[in-house]
Amino acid sequence: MQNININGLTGLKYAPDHFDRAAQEILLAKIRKIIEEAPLFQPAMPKTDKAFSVKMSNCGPLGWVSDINGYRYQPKHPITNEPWPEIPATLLDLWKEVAPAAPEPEACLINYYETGARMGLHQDRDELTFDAPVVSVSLGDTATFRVGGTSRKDPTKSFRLNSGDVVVLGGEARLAFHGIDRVLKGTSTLLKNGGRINLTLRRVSPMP
Ligand code: MD3
Ligand code: FE
Repeated sequence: MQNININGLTGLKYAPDHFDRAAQEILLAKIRKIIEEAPLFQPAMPKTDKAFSVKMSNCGPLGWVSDINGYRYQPKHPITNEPWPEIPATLLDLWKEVAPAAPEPEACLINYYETGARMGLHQDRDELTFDAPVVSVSLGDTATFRVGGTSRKDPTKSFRLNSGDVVVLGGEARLAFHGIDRVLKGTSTLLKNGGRINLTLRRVSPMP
């Protein structure tokens, strides 16, 4: 696990190849099962209703959704109205390993990028606490991601995230602007039809 300094912000940690190929396949099988129960949905921007290019689902007691009415965490799937499936034990174990001081994660957002999908520069600030980190796991094709500072105008740095990589965004980096510029077609054989899945574990509520 290496510390990465961006604009002097502390708290960004990177563990390349944290999950080996066998572990990625096991995790992917669990995510496929979750998506059968809680199908990917197409979020839309608040106010404009413009569709995201990324499709999403969630697992855990809470899931992040976005539609014309706003961004929020909610306990049920927006289409099926069923509770989200449980977070796989592997991911809860990862959280305990990389965020031992934080209370357990309440949401795991599943982002699915087909080739061509992207995510604009944003901050993750819909949680009610920023004390816990956000923990990200990448699966499938390599993505170029960008991280800046806590102001949108701050300079940014680009990195590649490969299948199996884990990033921990805690401390000062928790509120850094970040986004996914592109997904590099044909860079992984993990997903049969290509593309990329990103999992982000999040604590939403303040410490009990
Ligand atoms: C959090 N996802 O779902 S995760 C998101 O790869 C999101 O799908 C991206 O941004 C993805 O909100 C990036 C890795 C990441 C990188 C930098 C961050 C998460 C971060 C900086 C601050 C907080
Ligand atoms: Fe984000």
